[in-house]
Amino acid sequence: SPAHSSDMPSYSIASIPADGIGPEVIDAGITVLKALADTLETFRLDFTHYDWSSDTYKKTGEYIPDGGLDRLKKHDAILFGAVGSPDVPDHISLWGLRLAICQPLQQYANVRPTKVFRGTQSPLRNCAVGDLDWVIIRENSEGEYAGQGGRSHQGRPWEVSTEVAIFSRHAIERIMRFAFETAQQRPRKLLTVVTKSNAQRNGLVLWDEVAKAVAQDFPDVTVDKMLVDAMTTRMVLKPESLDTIVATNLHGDILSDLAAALAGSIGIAPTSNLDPTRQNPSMFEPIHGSAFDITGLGIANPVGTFWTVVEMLNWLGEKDAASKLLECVENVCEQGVLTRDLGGNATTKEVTEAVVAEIRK
Ligand code: GGG
Repeated sequence: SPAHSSDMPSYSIASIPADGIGPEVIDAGITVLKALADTLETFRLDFTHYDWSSDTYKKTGEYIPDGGLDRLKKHDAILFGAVGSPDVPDHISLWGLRLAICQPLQQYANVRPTKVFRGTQSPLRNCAVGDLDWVIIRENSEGEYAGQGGRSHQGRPWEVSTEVAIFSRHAIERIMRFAFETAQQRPRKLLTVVTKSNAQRNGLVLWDEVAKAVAQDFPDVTVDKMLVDAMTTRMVLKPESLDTIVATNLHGDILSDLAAALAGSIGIAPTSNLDPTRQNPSMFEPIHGSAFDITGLGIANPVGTFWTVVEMLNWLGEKDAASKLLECVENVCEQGVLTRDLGGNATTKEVTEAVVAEIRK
């Protein structure tokens, strides 16, 4: 039987639940992954837990201990919860943990799919299932997150600060190729390139130029260009006109939060931080943050993490398992087992148990 087959693939997963509702949703994600592996008997999973969080930072002064990144590199994938704590400034926690993993591990492609699940409702008028089905590709290594800048004359009335956005031809080209390849694999073969090149007249003009050059290699992909401000209105007014979207680090971050909310809730959407060269493990996380207002109440929506593990399984090559899990999650939504953010009253545990029951059917 496959259960005893020695050539059954086995994946080593690093789990970093981190802050707020992170541990609750990661626990739910691991529960459904284990149920899926037990039921299908086509792959094995082995989890190593890393207790890196804002609590650890408060005790030890660091998020990632010495040698931590080298330990992470030994895994096939990283499953991450959320970072952010009321008693650590956000720029310390973001740079101390999430960016401290994504940037050195060269996870330069941040992929954020969004769609309206069966059984859920978009807040947009007349937006049915199928009308909103997007993949946002966010450049994940530089731009406004390059960490360049500084402050002088701190605290004085004449204080100045700079936040320098870096756009390199190399990084734009590799994210653009990734975005075109993603668009090419989707039925509509449509890529919307988002910039603000009317105002950001250096880096984002380079972005437009590189997009145009890369487009030559993908004649089957239809390309359109949008300024980010106009893009927000198009997302709200004509969701069915969009499919694959590529944007800078900051624009992609903002547009993907909007996208998740337009699909029903920030609680459902996943994020993959990919190293497309596969030299380093990629990291998968729900798009939402640590949500301290609901931490410990047992009401966090685990669907974002379930879709996250679907994306992780796809990346690992377990396509059948991934589509089965996504189907089970959507069935559970259709049965009306929904957390409060989606208009229901189910708890995290109830949604998780319903998905496990669906997997075992
Ligand atoms: N699971 C996603 C998460 O923890 N996000 C925290 C956050 O503040 N992210 C900001 C960003 O991605 O730029």
